[in-house]
Amino acid sequence: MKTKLLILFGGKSAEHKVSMQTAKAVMNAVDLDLYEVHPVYIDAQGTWNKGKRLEGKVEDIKALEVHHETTSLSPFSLANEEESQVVFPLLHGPNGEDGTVQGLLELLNIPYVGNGVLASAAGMDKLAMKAIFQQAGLQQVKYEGFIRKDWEVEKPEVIDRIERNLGYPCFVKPANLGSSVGINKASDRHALEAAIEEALQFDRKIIVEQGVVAREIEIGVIGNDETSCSVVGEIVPKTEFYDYKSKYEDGDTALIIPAEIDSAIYEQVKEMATTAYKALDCSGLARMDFFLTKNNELIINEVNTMPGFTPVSMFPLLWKHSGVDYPSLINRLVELALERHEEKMKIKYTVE
Ligand code: G1L
Repeated sequence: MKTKLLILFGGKSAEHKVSMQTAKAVMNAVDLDLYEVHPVYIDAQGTWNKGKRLEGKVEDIKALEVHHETTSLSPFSLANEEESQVVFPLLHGPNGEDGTVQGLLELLNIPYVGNGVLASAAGMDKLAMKAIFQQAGLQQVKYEGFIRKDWEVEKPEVIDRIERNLGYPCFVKPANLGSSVGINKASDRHALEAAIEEALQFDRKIIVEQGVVAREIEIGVIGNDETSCSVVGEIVPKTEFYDYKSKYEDGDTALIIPAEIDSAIYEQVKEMATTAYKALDCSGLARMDFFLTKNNELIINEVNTMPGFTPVSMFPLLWKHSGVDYPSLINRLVELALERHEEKMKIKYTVE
């Protein structure tokens, strides 16, 4: 019997369309001789709609936007199926990659592709992520974090702390957002205050990072308890720093794969990426992003537990250059999902 692959996509986030395009690419790459593919479209209202079983290629993402055409299902009814199934969650941001959908799938005891609750939640919260990296002894940029309440009651102290510990320029970001909305560079106190006010519209938790002049390099990691690293890639932004628009709409960046770096640096990237992967208890996959300074200092920037995943996104391209093509990558991730689920089934929850 074929394993059922339930592909979850759409969702309430700003990246609804990216999710749709990714779902189309994944569906068109899945080996239908191995898997039975069932699309589950989450519309802009958050309703889950189960589409018809995939028979061939998807030509247009419009065809994936089923609205109650078949059944609008409760997320919980996913568990009513008897057959072997795996969920492939292609969702971004809050309620997608922050561990909430992963928690639902844990409760339902359904195997799913990608990171579990802890890694997803920690990867989504830049302050939690950085605290874990710090504990693991990983080199990072200097940063400061605070919540809206701190800003309301002790604004001068917050500004003072940022100016004393970080200085200018610095980058102000909402702590809990996957994309680049609400991010601004500040070069003086006036700009800092404005940037913080803006970021607070997107989150109650804010992170301010010291500006660094460095190359941006990225690596892909896959695996559960045993991991493999891809080759390293470099992102060369064409604008000063890429904002939401240039990152997602203009394609204003060049990807260089493999990055031109010394082999000693490559070894160090792999080591740091693996340490970070384990520290966050990642499973399935993650893309780890680094800064490489002029003095060859390597600094971990962030983890992406649900990296861009179309065939022309960095993560699949890194693997392609490492000898794993897109369909094989998808197969491997499904295998890893099943493996993790098996592993979990071995755990005893009671003692006789
Ligand atoms: F399931 C995987 F493989 F873990 C997975 C899930 C989601 C990989 C990559 C993504 N990425 C996305 O869903 C997205 C970045 C396209 C968000 Cl819309």
